[in-house]
Amino acid sequence: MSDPIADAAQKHPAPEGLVYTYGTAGFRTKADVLDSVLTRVGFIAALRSRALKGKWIGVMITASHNPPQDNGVKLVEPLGNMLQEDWEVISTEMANKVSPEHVSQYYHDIAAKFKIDLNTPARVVVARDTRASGARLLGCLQDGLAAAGAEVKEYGFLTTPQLHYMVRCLNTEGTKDAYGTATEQGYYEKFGAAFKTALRGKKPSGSLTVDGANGVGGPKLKELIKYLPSKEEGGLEISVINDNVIKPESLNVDCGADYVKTNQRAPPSSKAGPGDRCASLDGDADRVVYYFKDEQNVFRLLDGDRIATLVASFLGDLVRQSGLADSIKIGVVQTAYANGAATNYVEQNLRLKVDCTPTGVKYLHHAAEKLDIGVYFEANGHGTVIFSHDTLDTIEKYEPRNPGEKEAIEVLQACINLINQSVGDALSDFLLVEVVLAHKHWGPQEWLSTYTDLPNRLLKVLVNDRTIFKTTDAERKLTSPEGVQAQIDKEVQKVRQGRSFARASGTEDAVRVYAEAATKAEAEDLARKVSEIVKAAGGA
Ligand code: G16
Repeated sequence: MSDPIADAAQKHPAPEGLVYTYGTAGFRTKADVLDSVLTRVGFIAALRSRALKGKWIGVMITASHNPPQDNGVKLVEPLGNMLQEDWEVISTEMANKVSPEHVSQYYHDIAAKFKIDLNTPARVVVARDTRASGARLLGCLQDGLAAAGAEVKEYGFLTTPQLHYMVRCLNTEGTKDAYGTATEQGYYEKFGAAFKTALRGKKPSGSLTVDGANGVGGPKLKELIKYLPSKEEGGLEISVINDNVIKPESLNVDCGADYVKTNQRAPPSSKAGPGDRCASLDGDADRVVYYFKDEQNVFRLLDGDRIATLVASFLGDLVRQSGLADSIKIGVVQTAYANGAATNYVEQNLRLKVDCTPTGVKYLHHAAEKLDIGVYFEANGHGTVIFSHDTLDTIEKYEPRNPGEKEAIEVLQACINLINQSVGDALSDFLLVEVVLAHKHWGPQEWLSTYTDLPNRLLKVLVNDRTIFKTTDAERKLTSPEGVQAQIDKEVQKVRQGRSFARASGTEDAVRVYAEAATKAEAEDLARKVSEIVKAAGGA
């Protein structure tokens, strides 16, 4: 008897001796060893959809900030959230089945274990970024989905957050939680209209230059611009640079959010003058960081911490001005990478609660879900704001007592529509930043002046086996290899306001080292010393 699952697995055999892991952002590695993984992800997506009675599941082919030769794939839950953790484990196991018979056996075992009726419809939404390997990998995925009998909606090229948006729209269509129209045009219309309403006649000052990392974000932003109010209509002048998707080998190279954040410098292609506001997206447009050159021509970074503090303070003002301060509490979620000065500012000046989670949007998202309004951003620019059901209900039902409250609540409602609540979205995030700056009549210098970052340094150490580096306390302390944390602590104590940690990357074969201290020299020195400790413990 024919077995389509085994046949598809046979068509895309798994390379011998490789171990795949569904990590921080799905499967991510060199593109040329991913064919078998994509086919198996097709099987899993179909099973997951059937387990949820035919809800739409998303599959995004991307490796986001990674270099052009990498690629990856991740699965998206019906409301646009990251894949549930037990299904990450199932995905990992499936990806590591080698023989076609074992793949098919595992597929049927999972169906039996979760009482999944294989005759239930399976619905899967698929998109990809602009990597050269994307077309081939899409073919491998299609073979998996076809073998599993899934109904497939293909969107071609999308940013990762657009795919999350489509999934949420499709699953909420016609319900009271309807999120929008599941088309690209629907996305642009929704966010474009919310931007206009949220500005409420306030005019953004100057213009904004956006670096598209030579990825999918560039062309999608150019589309979005068509739906935003023009400069003449009181809107924002946006120019897009680094939007060369015809040359996929230029993706994330000397440009993009990861380059800017890690190197703390503007892309070499930048022609921005002092005071010019700039932003960089990453390869799939789920991260954004801002920067500018000050009057002394010094590069100034406004990263995810800055976006979080700006947005939290603005939403706090709106909640107070609406008269809702007693019923709605705002909290901020960060990771260990948050600058110590940002954490202090949120706690001491904004007087808001801060939670710290391990790296990975799913952890921040879960923590933020416990808050009335949860503002979560990684320092690398990945994040969003989520509003609890009760909070949305309170805002919806509230009867403003005067025109001031009415205006504040209307702006708050527009911000809710402007924020992509399914996942961090660079396009929606930068529009939100622009709204806040316009309302505050701020340029980047005023934004920067809210607090002073502690000098910091981020380094990447290539290691033989990153899995030996295990952490605790939201990744702030190493528990393995033994003795390494004690050596790091010793170095930290030698510098003023020192803080440093080392953790294995979930997306690259490396250990990342972060250090901050009272001065630039001390931060650089601390980062170098900790990197040496890591190298000695497992360097490649
Ligand atoms: C992914 C994750 C982020 C994480 C980043 C770096 O981002 O979604 O949460 O901060 O990788 O992770 P790591 O330090 O573990 O390599 P992206 O934008 O690459 O999808």
